[in-house]
Amino acid sequence: MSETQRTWSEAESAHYRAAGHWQGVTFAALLRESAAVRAGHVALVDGDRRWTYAELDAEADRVARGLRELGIGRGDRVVVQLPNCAEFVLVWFALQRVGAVPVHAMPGHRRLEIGHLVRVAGAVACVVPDRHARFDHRELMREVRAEQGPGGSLRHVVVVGEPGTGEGFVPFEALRTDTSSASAPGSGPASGVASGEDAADASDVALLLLSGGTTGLPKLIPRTHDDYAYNARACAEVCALDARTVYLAVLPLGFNFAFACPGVLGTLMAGGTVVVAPDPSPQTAFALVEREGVTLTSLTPPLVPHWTDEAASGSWDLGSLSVVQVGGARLPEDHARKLGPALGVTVQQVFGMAEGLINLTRLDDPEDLVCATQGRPVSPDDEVLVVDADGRPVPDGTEGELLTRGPYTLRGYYRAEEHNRTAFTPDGYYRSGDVVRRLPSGHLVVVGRLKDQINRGGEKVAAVEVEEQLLTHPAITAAALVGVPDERWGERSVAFVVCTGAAPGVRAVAAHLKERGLAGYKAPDEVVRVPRLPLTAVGKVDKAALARQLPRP
Ligand code: J2J
Repeated sequence: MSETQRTWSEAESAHYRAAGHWQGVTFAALLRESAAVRAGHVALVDGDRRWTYAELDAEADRVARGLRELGIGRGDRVVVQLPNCAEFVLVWFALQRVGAVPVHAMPGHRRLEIGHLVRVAGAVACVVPDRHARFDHRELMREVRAEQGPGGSLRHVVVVGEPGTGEGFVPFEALRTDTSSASAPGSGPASGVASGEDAADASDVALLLLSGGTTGLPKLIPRTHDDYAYNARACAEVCALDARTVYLAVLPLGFNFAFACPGVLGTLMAGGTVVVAPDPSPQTAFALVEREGVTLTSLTPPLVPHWTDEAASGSWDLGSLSVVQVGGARLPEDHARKLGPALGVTVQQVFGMAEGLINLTRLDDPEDLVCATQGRPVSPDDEVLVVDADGRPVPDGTEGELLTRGPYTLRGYYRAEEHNRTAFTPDGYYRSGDVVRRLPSGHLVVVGRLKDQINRGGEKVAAVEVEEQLLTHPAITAAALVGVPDERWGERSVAFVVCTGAAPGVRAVAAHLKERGLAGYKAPDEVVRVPRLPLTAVGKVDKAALARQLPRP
């Protein structure tokens, strides 16, 4: 990554180090240290497979050796698109061992998104499952490769499961097999230690996360070892994690929430156990809670009523579960109030963002704060401003846009200099686009959004991205995607379209967007034909006026 990446000033960096936030340790070294301290303790569970810390560490070395043999090394970007399975964690730490940079894709992403990620990141490899949710990811990768052409950066496709045929396709199993070179001089475990821990510096970018996006296609968020480890550690401290913690990963592992807030990384850094759930249904999750003694998990709001209902059936012993985090979208207060008693747990609201800032309600907050606010920042050095339309701070209790900077909030998106000029203030605050109210206690209440994004139960959809694709439909001449309140999802998306000839129905539109290569979750829930799109005084599409045209729920 030779180009300039906006980052913290020398003075800020010095302060974050002196405060102990940034500890100068890479993720490769963190795993090595944990393995030395608690070798025999179970670190990772996926179905019947389990790895102790020593085994996870050794496995990361083995896979790292396989990656090195493919020529993957320091600074190389690798798109990881895996569903919830142990291989996500194994390959993630192996990439850290060689100093490569995982790019977290979502399982639902398709040709447009993956192609974009590979191009922007200049990725040398992708890691995918063979099939997932009745979709063949090898086929997707063949298309992405074909689009890349011979001059593209992509050299390898690592497949978890059946590799199938394709140039450069490598089975994940082959990476973890000790080949002849394993016994060659200088390539035993000892060399893994040396090259592993020297492979990156703690101030290097350790991973690239995806932004929810407000512009055409998702932006990439660089997170360093120092800042991301602090993110996970600060959350783990607020959640009082320790070696007895058993974290159930229900949400996609690629999602910042499940991975590091405190999630997988926070749990492993505290010496606990991570259990991977293959799907987010309460039946799957509760069976794992019983079997593994799960203590902590995290959910998005649409899952909450299902979990509450299933718990009420009385058929599960959820005695081990002590904290359930909910975040990613606004949790209705009523759902928050029911969840705790139904599961016999402490509820924690989480208002976070892949860009950085994480707000948590505290485990000992009074019920009213837990149920009616989205928490307060985890770090004493998180700086939060709530500002009016002119950028002037407003008093507590007044609504305004949340701006933030701090020890784990990005200062610039990756390779997006033009966007960076407007996404940040001149003094480095990230403009979140969220409208909040701050209480005197520092707790934030999320009341709305300035950004043109739809938050469908935690899944973010950038309106512009979908509108651009809608316009490729032969019958659609103008389109606006609008979020409207929805009982189940919090918000659903409605596409208002101007058409020549017959308007396509919602299914036809979904099929068209799928054909274009857009992730399925971005397809509109509803399509409404309008004669024209109303405009505001300054000539922008008046989305509020469009939303008012719909019948009230
Ligand atoms: C309202 N809106 C919320 C909440 C996020 C933890 C938790 C969530 C995310 C996440 C995350 C919200 N109430 N409780 O990365 O580590 C909306 C805001 C925010 C955007 C960020 C984590 N929690 N949001 O959701 O990067 O609009 O991260 O700016 O996907 O989700 O989205 P994302």
